[in-house]
Formats: sequence, C-alpha cells, structure tokens
Amino acid sequence: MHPLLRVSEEVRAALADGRPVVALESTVIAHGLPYPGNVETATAIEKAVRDAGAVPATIGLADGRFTVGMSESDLERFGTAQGIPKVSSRDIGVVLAGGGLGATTVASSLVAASLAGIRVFSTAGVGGVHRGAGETFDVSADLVQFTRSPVAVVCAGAKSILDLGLTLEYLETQCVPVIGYRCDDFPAFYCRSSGHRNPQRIDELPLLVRALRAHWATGTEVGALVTHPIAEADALDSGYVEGAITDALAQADAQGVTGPAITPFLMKAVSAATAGASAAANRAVLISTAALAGEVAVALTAAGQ
Ligand code: PSU
Ligand code: MN
Repeated sequence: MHPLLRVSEEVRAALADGRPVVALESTVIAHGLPYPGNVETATAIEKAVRDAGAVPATIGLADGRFTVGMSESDLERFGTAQGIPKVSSRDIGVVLAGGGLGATTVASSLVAASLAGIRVFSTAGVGGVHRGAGETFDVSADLVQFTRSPVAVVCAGAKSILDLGLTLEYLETQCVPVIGYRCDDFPAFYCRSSGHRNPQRIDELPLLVRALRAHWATGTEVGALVTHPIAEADALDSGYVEGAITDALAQADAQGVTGPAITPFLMKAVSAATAGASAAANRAVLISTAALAGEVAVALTAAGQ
C-alpha cells in the first residue's frame, strides 16, 4: 500500500482478494449535517454499501495520512471534532504535513481512492459550476479531479445549489462520461430532475460495467459519473427548493461568503429554510446512492476490475 494511506484491515483484505469496495467522503460528515445525525447517517451509508455486498471505505485525513476505511470511533471523531478543515485536492499536502484532521471532499477522496486502487466512489451530489461562475470563476475542483482519477462516481447528479447546465457543459469539455443509470434526466440531488438530460443512459448493470471497462481500456485516467435520482417518495419539489436556494444565495451575498465556505453555507441555509426537509432528503439520497454504488462495485469486481 502507498505510504500516505492508513487502510483498515477490512478494506485492505477486500482489496487484496479483489472484493468490491466503495469509497466515501467525509466533508458531508464534518460539514454537511449536524451531530449526531451526521454520524448516524454515515453509519447508515456504510450499512447500505454492506447490504449491497461491498465494503465501505470512508476516507479522511488524520496523523499525516489518509484514513481509508473509518472505524466507528473514527466516524465519531470526524462527526464531533470542531473546526476540522474541508480539504480539497490542493489542500492535501499542507494538511498531511500539519498532521491534523481533514475532511475530504469528493475531489480529495478520489485522490485517496485512486491511490488505494478503489474503482467506485459514492456521494449524493458532486460539486460543480457555481451559479454566477461567469463572474466568480467558482468551479469545484471535484470536476477537475474527475479527469485525474479513474474512479466511477455514483451520485444523484450535482448539488441543486449549482448551475447544473454549466456543470454538464464543463464535464463534456473535460471528456468526463456522464451516464444516467435507468434515468433520462441529470438528477439534482434532492430533486429528481435538473431539467437537463444525461448525455448517456444505460439500463442494465452488465452493460454499465462493460461501458466503464471499455472507457478505461482506452488508457484514460478519467473517471465517469453514474447518475441515479433520489427515490420519488423522498424527493423535494424543485419549485420549493429553488425558492430556498434563491434566498440562501442572497444571504451568502449579503454576508460576503465565498470560496470553499459557500457550499456548506448554502446547504445549511437551505436546510434551515426547508425546516429540515432538505436535510432529510439529503440523508435519503446519500443512502440510496451508496446502495447503488455497492451494486456497481460488486458487478465491476465480478468482471475483474
Ligand atoms: N455536502 C455538504 N457540504 C459540503 C460538501 C458536501 O453539505 O461542503 C462538499 C462535498 O465534499 C463536495 C464539496 O465535494 O462540498 C464541493 O465543494 P466546492 O464547491 O467548494 O468544491
Ligand atoms: Mn469553489
């Protein structure tokens, strides 16, 4: 194993035996949801991966290395520690050198997954092109990292707070496949549809696996997005969510919130404005996405990847 990784026994054994593993981020634990719901949700996400027949590997930074596969006490630590920094790809070196805790975003989790040889990652909504990016240039490093880590990212699209049309344009420019699994529309996290189409759609797991394998067989290091929406029963109405997002954006503007702070700020403001409905939807889609990622990992390893 790579010297920067501290891989749990369970994950190490699974990788050595060619068994399925799903990588998971920790920013959602440290910054996405309040304690104790964050730890409870992280545990439920891991259970969903296990129920699908794969091993969860929640990733974070601690003691100068990536933790790959958190224990119960690691989850508790990441869920309760105050002031734990949000670490994207460019922050990895500084946080490793400092030796403190770091919560990994999608981007930095993919760096660790790729070093560990994990081919499947799951989150509810990836980062993307922020609204107003024409002015601010705020484009999540998640999108750039997809071009550098050959990992299948199973998600319910990108966060609703983003400009999802521009996010899809950016992914096209960067040669990142976006495949809807059993869905036409690119999902919008808490909402079933962003109003934009997935560029590709596949309905059968074996075909999805063949597509991913063929993509990587070309020698590319680019990952792939596999999208699947939140369940109908858990989804929020997009008109309702849009109202909350517009208000949240106005608050962020008034308070001068920018940069890495903007995503957590907006997520919290939307949760407050929807009286927790968005937080409940967030939890539901984190779990359903993790279950699908588990299935994808099982199918990929059965095919020898
Ligand atoms: N969920 C939240 N808050 C967050 C994130 C998720 O409730 O901040 C993280 C994810 O880890 C995602 C990141 O990778 O936000 C993207 O942030 P940015 O737009 O700053 O790159
Ligand atoms: Mn940003």
